[in-house]
Amino acid sequence: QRYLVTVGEVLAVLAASDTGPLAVGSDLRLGLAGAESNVAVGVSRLGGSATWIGRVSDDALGNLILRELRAEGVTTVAARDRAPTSLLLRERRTATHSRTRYYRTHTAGARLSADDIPEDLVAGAAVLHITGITPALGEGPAGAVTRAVDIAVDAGVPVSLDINFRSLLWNEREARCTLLPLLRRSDLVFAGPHEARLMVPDADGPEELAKRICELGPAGAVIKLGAEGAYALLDGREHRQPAVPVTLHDSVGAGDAFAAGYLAELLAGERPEKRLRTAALLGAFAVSTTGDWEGLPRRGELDLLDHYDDI
Ligand code: CKP
Ligand code: MG
Repeated sequence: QRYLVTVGEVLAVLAASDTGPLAVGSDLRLGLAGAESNVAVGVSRLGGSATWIGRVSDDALGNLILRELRAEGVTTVAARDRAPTSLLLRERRTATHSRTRYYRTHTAGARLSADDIPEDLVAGAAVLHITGITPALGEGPAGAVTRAVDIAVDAGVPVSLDINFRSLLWNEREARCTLLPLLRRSDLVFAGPHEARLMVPDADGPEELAKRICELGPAGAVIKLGAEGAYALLDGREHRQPAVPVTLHDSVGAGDAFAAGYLAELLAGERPEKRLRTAALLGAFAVSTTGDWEGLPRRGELDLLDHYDDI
């Protein structure tokens, strides 16, 4: 069976329900987040097979993470760890401005290492999806990602890389140093314009950014342009994908949704046009619903939509 495999960390999210500074008695909504697991869930909901590799705490949140991923049909390969689950605190400082803080050092996910990557599982995948978040978590997680890429490249498994730069985890120079070698060995790269410029600093505009990324090795580069859609250069061919017009509700998770849509169609053997269209549809679902992945559609829901205007 053709499956996607990904490596990462799932965090517990504590999101303030109300605006203003946190106070004793504030409501915090419990959720789960993590770019790689968001993609795995998105692919699974579209009928694809997805396997997530990570380290999961033996605490109550770790149990919740495994239960939720499994309920979404994602295969989990997770060593249990005595260290706690990482947290992401989202404070809604004002109606339009939220403040994020990570608590993800000395946690289970940060203790991921190259030894956690099962060779057969990666070598047997149809695609390996990685993001720039996991390598930013420390040497162990960076080693795990590199190991996964080593196995994939040796086995001829295509590697998909979402740059996903997080300034809370590292600076631009560190990100470039660590991610460039991974990018050179990837087949497909997803990036926003700023993220793309981190990799090819003297390039500008989606066309040039994609072209310069492909010159480094990847056969495909997809530059995500938010409400402007996406520009993709795939095997030397240009594609322009308009965004699906929706009312923006919460943009977190849009990039992962986009990647999930694209990769699910890749797994299904669909052509680039269909991959990009589904990617845009999933991005639209993500921005017009609350939560990082909860609003992602199932395959049946997509098939009902003949027209973009339907959502
Ligand atoms: O680039 P995206 O907005 O799609 O990524 C969102 C995810 O993993 C979110 O779920 C969050 O937990 C994170 O990125 C992160 O670690 O920042
Ligand atoms: Mg992103």
